[in-house]
Amino acid sequence: MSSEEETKENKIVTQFDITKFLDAIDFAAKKHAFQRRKDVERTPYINHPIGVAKNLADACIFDLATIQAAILHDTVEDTDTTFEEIEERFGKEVRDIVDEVTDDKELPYSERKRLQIAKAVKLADKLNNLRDMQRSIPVDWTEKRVQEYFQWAKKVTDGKVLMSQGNQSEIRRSIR
Ligand SMILES: [Mn+2]
Repeated sequence: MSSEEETKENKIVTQFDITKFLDAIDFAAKKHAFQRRKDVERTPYINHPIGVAKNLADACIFDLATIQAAILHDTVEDTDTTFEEIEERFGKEVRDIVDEVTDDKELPYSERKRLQIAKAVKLADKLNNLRDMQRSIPVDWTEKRVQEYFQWAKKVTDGKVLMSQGNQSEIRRSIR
């Protein structure tokens, strides 16, 4: 998708998109059906992947494969789902994103912990770049790129996702 298309306010949502989106929710809901979160209320597990997908939408990320992957992101790690199953039903792009965020349980605990810390550092890096750019625009950026950046940043800060205190404590928790 071109950056011009990405900054358009109105997007066309097709029957195909809604069907694919609901198919991911249906699949994940069935896979996580008997799981609960570890909170006091023992919240149904599916609330978590739906919440993750909502965080993306709040940050103006509406790409179908990304939203599907968010909905499906814990199915391989926490249920009997295989990557092959994800690919067959949702395609390679969704499979690859789920793969990227799935802990490899074959690896020793210390190695998994190290990879999780690396991801947290990467996320902190992106947040810091974003804040730096809000302070001062890189010298080699074209006028067009600056405009696009500000449109995008406004959407993100309106959504209060990347900038919120909650997000910072989220990173701190995942580093621990
Ligand atoms: Mn998760």
